Amino acid sequence: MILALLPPCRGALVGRRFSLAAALLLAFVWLSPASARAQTDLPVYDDGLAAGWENWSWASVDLASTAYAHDGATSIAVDAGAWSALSLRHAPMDTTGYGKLTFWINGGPVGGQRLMVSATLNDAGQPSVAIGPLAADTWQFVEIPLASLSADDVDNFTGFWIQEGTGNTAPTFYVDDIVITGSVPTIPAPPLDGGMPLYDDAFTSGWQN
Ligand SMILES: [Ca+2]
Repeated sequence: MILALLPPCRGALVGRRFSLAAALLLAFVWLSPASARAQTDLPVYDDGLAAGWENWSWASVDLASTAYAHDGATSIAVDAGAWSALSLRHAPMDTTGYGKLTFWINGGPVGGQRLMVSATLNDAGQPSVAIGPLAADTWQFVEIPLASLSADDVDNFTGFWIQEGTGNTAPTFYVDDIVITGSVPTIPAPPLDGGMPLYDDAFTSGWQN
């Protein structure tokens, strides 16, 4: 008797609301893993070390050199003897959601430096990536995927070093604008079912450039 008093469309409406809620929940679940993994860029150095970073270098470094600056007023000047390094250290951190170690580097008046970049996990150096020879008086952008440094998706990343890589004293080089970038989450494209194709290998009928 009560059912008979309900509007005839009530059952259909409730069903539609349930379907919409279920779809929203599914979309949330579908998007959440990628969204949760994304991180904003983590600054390491611009005109000084960012919070949480310490200078653990065993090369001679000036963290506020005004001789060269890619941005702002200062960069890090590095006078590296054989195999010595600019080393920047952070308390053990999780790199899930981070993508690359990026920085700008300048070979200074002389140039020619060949260097090796290594991440550290629990302060232990990992296999290195070679960079250089650096160009004199030229800022170059370097970006190295954390995966190439054996430091992606680890929970014990403790920083990195940029090391003289030939066994000889290197001319002074300069490093600025060091950032560990947040990775861009990979979200698959929605299916085209029901959509209107504009272009695949050529414009579809009715569309013009
Ligand atoms: Ca700077």
